[in-house]
Amino acid sequence: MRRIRANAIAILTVAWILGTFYYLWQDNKPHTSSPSSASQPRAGGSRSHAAGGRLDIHRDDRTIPLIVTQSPRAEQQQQQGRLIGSFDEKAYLLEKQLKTGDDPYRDHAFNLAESDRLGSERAIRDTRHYRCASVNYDANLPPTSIIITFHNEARSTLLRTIKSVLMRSPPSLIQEIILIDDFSTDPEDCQLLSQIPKVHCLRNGRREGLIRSRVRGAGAASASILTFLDSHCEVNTDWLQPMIQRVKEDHTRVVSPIIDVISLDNFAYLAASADLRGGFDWSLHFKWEQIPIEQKMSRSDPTLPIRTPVIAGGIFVMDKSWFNHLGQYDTHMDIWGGENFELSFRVWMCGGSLEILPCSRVGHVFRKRHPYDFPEGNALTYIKNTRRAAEVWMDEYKQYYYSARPSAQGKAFGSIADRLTLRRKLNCKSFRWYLENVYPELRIPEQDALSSVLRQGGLCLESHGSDSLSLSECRGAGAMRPQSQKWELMEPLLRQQDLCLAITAFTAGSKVRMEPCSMKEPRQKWKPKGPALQHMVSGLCLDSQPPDGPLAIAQCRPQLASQAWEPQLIT
Ligand code: UD2
Ligand code: MN
Repeated sequence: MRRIRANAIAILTVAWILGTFYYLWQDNKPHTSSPSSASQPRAGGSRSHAAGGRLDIHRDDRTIPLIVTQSPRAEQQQQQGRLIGSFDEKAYLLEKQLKTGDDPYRDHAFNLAESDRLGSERAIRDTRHYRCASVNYDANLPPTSIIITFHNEARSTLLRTIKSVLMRSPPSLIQEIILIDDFSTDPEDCQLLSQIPKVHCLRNGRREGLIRSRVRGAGAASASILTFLDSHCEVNTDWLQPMIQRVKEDHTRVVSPIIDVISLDNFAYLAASADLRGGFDWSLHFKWEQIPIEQKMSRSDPTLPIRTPVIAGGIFVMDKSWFNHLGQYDTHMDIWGGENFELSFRVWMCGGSLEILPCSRVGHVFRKRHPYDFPEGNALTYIKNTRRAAEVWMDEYKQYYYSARPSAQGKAFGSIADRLTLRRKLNCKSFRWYLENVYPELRIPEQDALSSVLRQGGLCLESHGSDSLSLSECRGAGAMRPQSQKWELMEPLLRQQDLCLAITAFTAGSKVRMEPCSMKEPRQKWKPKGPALQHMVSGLCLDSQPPDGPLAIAQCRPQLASQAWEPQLIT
């Protein structure tokens, strides 16, 4: 018995050693992986990596650094000196390091201990599609001014942002890095950094928010191309050339990179999917969404730009005179939020375009909460800013914004007269044009069916107070139709004024009832499934004759008459 165990251990040990050798050999041998596998998002952070070495992979006759390389120490120190001049980065970082016992997430909503541990620079994986390395860019691209606004950013993330720009951009393309310190508690966070060559620091005399801060930074920029970055980014290999190239070719293009994810917990650098673009819902909530299937199918070249209806907002490149011509930003927006919609609608509707460039990658620490205060409150500020965007740019479609965000009604948003004048002066197209040409995938609630009756045979779905519903005789016509039989299908909600149809539990046979509408309530989410109405989370369908009594959810069988709901518009 003991011999068998000893043998098994020996075999496992040999297999382990062989496996390790195979793994190392694999990593260095020429790769022949297919383009499609290389374009998949790769989970996992950058691999740590022995000092000095350069780990390259060879595909065809090209050489692509798999990991951004670290040069041998002497050369590294020399390069460091050139990059940061007389700036004493050790002292800068040490002064603000996390004290033992302090909560590392408290001040920045990310793990400060981990960020501090990484120091001012590190190797990250080149997350681009391998074909990006063989794309050629003009030799004489124009330089850009990098604009970074921040409020109480951690020193280690801020410095890493700056150093990644200096390390991973051709020096000739970086005219300057303009930091706008948005009234952070310690003015030295910014001031000390201006000892780094090319870095300038502007400090706001009061808290302005990121929108007015960026406008200030853009005003100070001396290059003809502006590049905006958040203060907790790390730019990746050759991030800048693809963006400047596109803007140089056509100054009305506003371009952004694929935004990779830097984990807020362990700071692993993770590749984001290359198949995403920016989208939103009617409440003006930004979301990443899959590019439409037809576009995806017709993309033969993964290095080509992706048209996007909106940009996330923080990281983009734009021609400076185009930025000024289009009215910069709406400077009556405060602190954070909504400016990305306003800019995106404006760019598209006033003659420009927005794209994501897959050969440009920039990592960003996405957080789950704001680490800073909003003087007017977070919700009110977001409403004010998005209301301004909706009022100026969304024409008659703003009604859907208000339906999706009822709390916005009646909230103050200041005067928009100047922005409306700008829109007229620029002769911009309508929001309808934008929906038809740029974002046809956005469902328009009216088209889904506005006020309608839900008929089944000769009967209509009717509510009686909050707890009971029935199939009753259809009464009245047009405006005479009783409210209790009028339904608004605003996916995913089935509403009657402020009440929505909800299931009481997620199992077959559960009754339905009316309750105050909430977009976040999973029990209220419905979608059409053929003639049936399917509850999105349980997957069950509204049935007028389920086995256990009237009106409940049951296994979907759209061919059943008791599950067929015929919406009939009330005109
Ligand atoms: C995203 C954008 C962000 C902005 C925002 C909507 C990315 C990667 N980020 O939110 O740039 O468009 O959506 O408004 O697309 N800041 C100030 N003053 C303030 C508040 C913030 O300077 O009063 C700075 C902050 O330090 C950071 C930048 O503005 O550098 C963006 O703020 P964030 O990182 O909290 O926003 P984020 O990434 O959640
Ligand atoms: Mn950010």
